[in-house]
Amino acid sequence: MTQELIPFEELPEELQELYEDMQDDLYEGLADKVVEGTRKALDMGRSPHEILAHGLVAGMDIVGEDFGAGVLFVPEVLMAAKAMKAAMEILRPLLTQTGAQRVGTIVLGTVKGDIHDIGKNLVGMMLEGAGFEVVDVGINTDADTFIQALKEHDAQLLGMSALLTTTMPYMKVVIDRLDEEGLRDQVKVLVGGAPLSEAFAEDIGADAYCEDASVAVEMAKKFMDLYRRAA
Ligand code: B1M
Repeated sequence: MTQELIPFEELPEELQELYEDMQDDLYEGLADKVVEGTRKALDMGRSPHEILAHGLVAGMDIVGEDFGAGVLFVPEVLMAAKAMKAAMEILRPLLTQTGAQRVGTIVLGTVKGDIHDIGKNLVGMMLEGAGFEVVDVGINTDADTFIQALKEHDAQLLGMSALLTTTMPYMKVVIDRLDEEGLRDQVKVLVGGAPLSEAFAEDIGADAYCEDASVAVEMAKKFMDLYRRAA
């Protein structure tokens, strides 16, 4: 996602068709087909970032719209999520490969009450690819777990994900705990997830709002740069 993404409409017709098929297959929860499409696009020399954006994330956006509109229900969305995860596993080695030295450590998790993890996992892969050690504390993560992992791994960065309007306020609970533990000055807090905004991030006292995985990488690098300069 750090590379320039060719807009969908500018892609050759054959590729547009392939990505549209992948979106349909994702919608139908056909994991094998989505994996097949992913491999085919890779064989055609397409980048993992393009495949993610035009095949997988675009497909999941349609699922999200129809889920919100009551056309799809949880079991169907779960099938779509499984298909997306299967394809992400094909892309994982490509996204996480890095020749770079370890640049820093980030503790990453989805906050308490929330089990959405596709976006978080994608962010984790991209950060690994950029040379970060990623301590993934999983889903439904409480403040104690975040704090413990930060201490244990001596991490400079904390990344939190929330996909529900009901769980995003928990990010503030974690930030308050960082304060209480005397850790707030030592840890930069990055937050992301579809319902968040720049204003929300500012309100809760986070250091950065990350609209997507590439912004998360950009911000994480920026903060490590600042640490280095201050050292
Ligand atoms: Co859920 N769900 N869901 N769901 N689900 C949403 C979020 C929803 C918007 C759907 C809708 O109504 N249109 C809606 C939330 C409404 C709201 O709060 N306003 C919703 C709901 C209501 C629910 C349930 C309550 C449904 C129910 O049970 N009645 C339930 C809640 C469960 C819970 O968490 N307690 C629920 C359950 C589920 C499934 C389990 C079925 C499944 C999750 C499977 C899984 O993750 N393993 C699911 C899914 C798949 C979705 C949608 C369709 C897709 C989410 C996704 O994976 N997107 C979603 C609709 C949508 O978001 N449009 C929806 C793809 C992913 C790549 O994008 O996660 O946004 P995203 O991540 C991006 C950025 O946001 C950012 O970078 C990522 C990559 O670019 N980012 C970060 C994310 N985290 C970051 C952290 C960072 C930085 C950047 O840290 C540094």
